[in-house]
Amino acid sequence: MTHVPAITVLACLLASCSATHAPLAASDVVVTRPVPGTQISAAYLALTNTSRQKITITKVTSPDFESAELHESILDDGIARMIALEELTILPQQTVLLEPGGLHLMLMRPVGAIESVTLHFYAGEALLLSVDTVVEGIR
Ligand SMILES: [Cu+2]
Repeated sequence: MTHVPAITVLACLLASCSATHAPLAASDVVVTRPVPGTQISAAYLALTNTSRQKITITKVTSPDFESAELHESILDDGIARMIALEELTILPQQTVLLEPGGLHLMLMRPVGAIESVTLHFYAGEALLLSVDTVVEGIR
């Protein structure tokens, strides 16, 4: 499947507003419109591990979608397809890009109109990072 062109959005990093130093930082957050005829959006962003220890993201949720999955687009015998990842490990000081054609977040079945989207990144039950994104032009 193809992803529709991304809509640039404003991202506010809730975690970085707190007094404690967030180990995980997000930037360049983009959430696409749902693919026409589907209830599927994709989220792209850069995730940076600012700590000295590796971080493993095991779960991503959004109150604005019934389901969120970490995906990777791969070429399988010349055929593009996506696989769901159980987890995503980011090494200390490493930035991982979630971008079209590579790693991405697949957001499925929006709950109501998605004008703003919140993403929660977890390691086990520990909330690592929350990202608020305003999606313009979606009614
Ligand atoms: Cu996908």
